[in-house]
Amino acid sequence: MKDTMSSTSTESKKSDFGLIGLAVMGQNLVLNVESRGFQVSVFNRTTDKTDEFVAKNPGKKLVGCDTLEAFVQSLALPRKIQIMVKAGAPVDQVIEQLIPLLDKDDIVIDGGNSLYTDTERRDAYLAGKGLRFVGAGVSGGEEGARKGPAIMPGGPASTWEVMKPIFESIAAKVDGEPCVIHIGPGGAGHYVKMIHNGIEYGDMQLICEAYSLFKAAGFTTDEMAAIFNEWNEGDLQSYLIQITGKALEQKDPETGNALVDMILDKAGQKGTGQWTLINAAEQAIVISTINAAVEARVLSSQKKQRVVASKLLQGPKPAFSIEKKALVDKVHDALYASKVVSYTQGFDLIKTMGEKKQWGLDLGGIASIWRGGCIIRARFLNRITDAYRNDKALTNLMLDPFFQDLLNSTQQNWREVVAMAVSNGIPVPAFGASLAYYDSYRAERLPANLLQAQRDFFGAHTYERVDKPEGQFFHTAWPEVIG
Ligand code: NBP
Repeated sequence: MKDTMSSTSTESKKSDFGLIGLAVMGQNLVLNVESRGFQVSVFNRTTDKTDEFVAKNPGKKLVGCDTLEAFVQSLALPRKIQIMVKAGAPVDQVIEQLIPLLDKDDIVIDGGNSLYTDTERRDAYLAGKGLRFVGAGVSGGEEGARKGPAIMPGGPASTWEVMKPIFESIAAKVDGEPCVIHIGPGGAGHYVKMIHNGIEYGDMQLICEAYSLFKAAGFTTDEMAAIFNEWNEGDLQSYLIQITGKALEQKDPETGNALVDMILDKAGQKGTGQWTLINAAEQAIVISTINAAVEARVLSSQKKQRVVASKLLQGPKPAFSIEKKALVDKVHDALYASKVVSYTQGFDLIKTMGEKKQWGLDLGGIASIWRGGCIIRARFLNRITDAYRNDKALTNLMLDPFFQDLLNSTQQNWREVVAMAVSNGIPVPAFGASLAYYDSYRAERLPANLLQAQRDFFGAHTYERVDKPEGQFFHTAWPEVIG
């Protein structure tokens, strides 16, 4: 065992917390935990990294361990061990190595981006061995891990009281409140982190669509940077708007051009957006804004095909007959309203799964911990917190009085922006999908009557009638169609 403290002090004192996996997230989390007064033991599969990390941080309350046995022995009971290794099989491998070394009621925390169903499996497996498992979503990337992330821990309620002092001290703070609550049992924490990531996809794509419209309308990159910087002072204030302004300001040292103009328009993804889509499809919940955002990344990645198609398939020549200031105001409203729809859908999915799994989720609390530390932190999350605190049974966020007023006052600009984009051939899949959701949700009558007629026609699926009680089903002997 190596440490940066005197050997007598660490021999006599067991560590408060242990962390396995000293890559970027692990290292920063350890430094965060240590900085709040806790002694932390660390272990990494490749021992050199442990040695380097401990050596790089002299004088800190760190205990570097070369073996998992020494690591486990260095921890106070009940042990609190956070795994920060690559999601997937490595987490299972570490758990298998740990199990024979642990004592009853020790707590194993997986702080990586694990799929919530894996977390549910691990939770049941460890419970069967008398151990406690916490699947904790940690958001905010490297900087969040070091300075204060948003933390979404699941797992048995008994783990919360044990983990609370550490989690609350390392989490980001907003208005003095730590950005962590116990989300719920089992996989609830990783589930909510997954939806957070899906919402992040939506937020990013909506911002990109605003940028795309400004670019087509002839704004310079500096003008666009100024718009996003200004928006960050108002009701759209958020980390993603803030970094967008800064990203647009950045110059390329090689060419002197705006750096964004030199970046290839081909987006990557790691999969949490797709996981969200699969879950939404399974639950029959509409998350069309997030869906559009994931698909926009997929289409962006088909750069070669798009270059070929751009020479073959025609569109209009963009022509904007609107004052720049007026366009900025309209796009602001389209972005704000679309964002409301995106969060409405995300929370609808969380609510549906929470009820199905009986997780007892506090939707207002979830919105409130996303106000700091994480990538989607934003001023308007206060409004979502208020909405769910005012009405715990709120069926749809758009029906909250604040959001009703907001959507009613922005919908005209929103549709003008979508219409302008369509008539200029500028793809705005997330603005458009959000508006279609809004218009569908508020439609008293949809064309599903004709759809039911079609279903009954070819498959005798039956239909209900507008003039008969709900639940009575009818079938028509439709005419035969030949050919
Ligand atoms: P990585 O996801 O890059 O994982 C690297 C770590 O995993 C190293 O410590 C490596 O040990 C260890 N590891 C691997 Br790979 N296979 C292992 C195995 N079979 N047994 C033991 N250790 C193994 O690290 P990261 O980027 O710090 O992310 C950690 C987790 O946090 C991931 O789940 C990630 O998705 C999540 N996350 C990351 C971010 C971010 O911004 N990076 C943000 C939020 C969440 P080695 O040194 O011996 O190879």
